[in-house]
Amino acid sequence: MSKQSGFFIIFDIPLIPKPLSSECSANQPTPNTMKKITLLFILFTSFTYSQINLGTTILQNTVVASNLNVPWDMVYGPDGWIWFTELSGNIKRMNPTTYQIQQVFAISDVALFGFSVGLHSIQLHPDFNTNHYLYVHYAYTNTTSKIVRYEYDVANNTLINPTIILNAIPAGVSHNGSRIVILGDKLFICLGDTYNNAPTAQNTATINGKVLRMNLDGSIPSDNPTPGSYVYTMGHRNPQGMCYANGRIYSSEHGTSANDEVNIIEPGRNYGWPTVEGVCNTAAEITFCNANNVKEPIYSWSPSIAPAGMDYYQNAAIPEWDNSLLVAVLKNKVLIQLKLNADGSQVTQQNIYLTNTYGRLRDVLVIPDGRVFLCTSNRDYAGSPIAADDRIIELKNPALSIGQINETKATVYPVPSDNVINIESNYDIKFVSIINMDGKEVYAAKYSSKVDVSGFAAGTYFLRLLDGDKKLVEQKRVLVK
Ligand SMILES: [Ca+2]
Ligand SMILES: [Ca+2]
Ligand SMILES: [Ca+2]
Repeated sequence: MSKQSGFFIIFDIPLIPKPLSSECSANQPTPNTMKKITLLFILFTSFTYSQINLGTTILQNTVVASNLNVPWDMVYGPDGWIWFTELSGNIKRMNPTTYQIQQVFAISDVALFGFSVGLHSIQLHPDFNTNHYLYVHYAYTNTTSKIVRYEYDVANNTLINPTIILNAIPAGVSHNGSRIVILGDKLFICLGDTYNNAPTAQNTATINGKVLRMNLDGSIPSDNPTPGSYVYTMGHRNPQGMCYANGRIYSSEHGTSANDEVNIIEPGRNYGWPTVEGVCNTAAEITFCNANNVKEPIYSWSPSIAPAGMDYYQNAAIPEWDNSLLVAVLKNKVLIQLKLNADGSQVTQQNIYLTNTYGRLRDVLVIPDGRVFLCTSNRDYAGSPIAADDRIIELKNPALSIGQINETKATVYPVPSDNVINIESNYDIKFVSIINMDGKEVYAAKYSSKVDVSGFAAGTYFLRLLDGDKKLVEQKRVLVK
């Protein structure tokens, strides 16, 4: 654990002029045009920055990568590496044990413009180890972006065979959204309103200000909410985070000077922008919300903080964070935990960490052994980088060695489950037990890869996989509908 002693000074240095001062807000008042440097605090103190005290668990923070250039999106690959993009077009991967970083590829036609527009999201195909497909989203002109599928050439550690999945997506100087979630054979991407074109979010004929759903080859699924349309949800301003858990897609979104949001993405719903900001609480909003199937956020921040990448934590390694969304925050330079209720439909508590410790945070990633990785975004248009930026930071519970941390030992699907829960595991599981939310065992049997839950009441349960001594191998949260 390292300490930094002496002066610790936090400057607020307004940039001039910075039209997107709330990350992306034209509507925000701009006191920043006053050309002055505000000295907020001078603390003559000893400042410990390398740990997070959660009460019982004390997390150790370690910078595991430096000198990056706006790492934008991190994903954990089926190959056991952390893959990430950098704004300028680099695709890299980091070994989470040795922290070795490999430059895998540099996309040559990335357009860099506006407020840090360039290469954004990345996602690996669920069968990556077999087909080696990965998907990226990036701007390739000052007005267009595209989703491209590459194939990982294992022997040469590079990418080959680019295939355009969705071309000529209108792009703006900001508000290009961009996170990708793949569920089964469907790809979801969130797109912003391209900054200067808020009405597009309510125009069903465009794909901006939307979450899109497509087949993995880029075709439109036959069961989308509107036949022949990619549009899955509408009314989004600038969604910059998206993850899947509890049978739900969660998304974070930048508001204007207020009303940043966390949403649950449901097919066919309208998320309100630009008529509705945050919840439906003005007369005009209530009228619009009632008429347009508007889904309100499950959480919002005012004034705005600029929430970006988001991931879901469910692991015994950091018990205090179990069943929480973790949110990387740009403008307020913090990591936020949003504790969820049992079925993941509501936020019950917010906790804020790492204030002004590493600067702007663009993405957060949870890996199966329970460690958490953050990446900074201090070399983007609004950042104030130190020499080592940009960085990737590892958060882990040092009380557990990596080998002891709860690895994912089984896959359970579908979520939610209807009649049957399928279990896949290479571990020697002998018994299965299911506990309800009251802690009562409602099912106990010898292991089978299929568990009949057709007689269960809808709700959340804990599925416990046990070895021959009835010791817990893994516990999974499952939903029965
Ligand atoms: Ca990510
Ligand atoms: Ca909204
Ligand atoms: Ca409102």
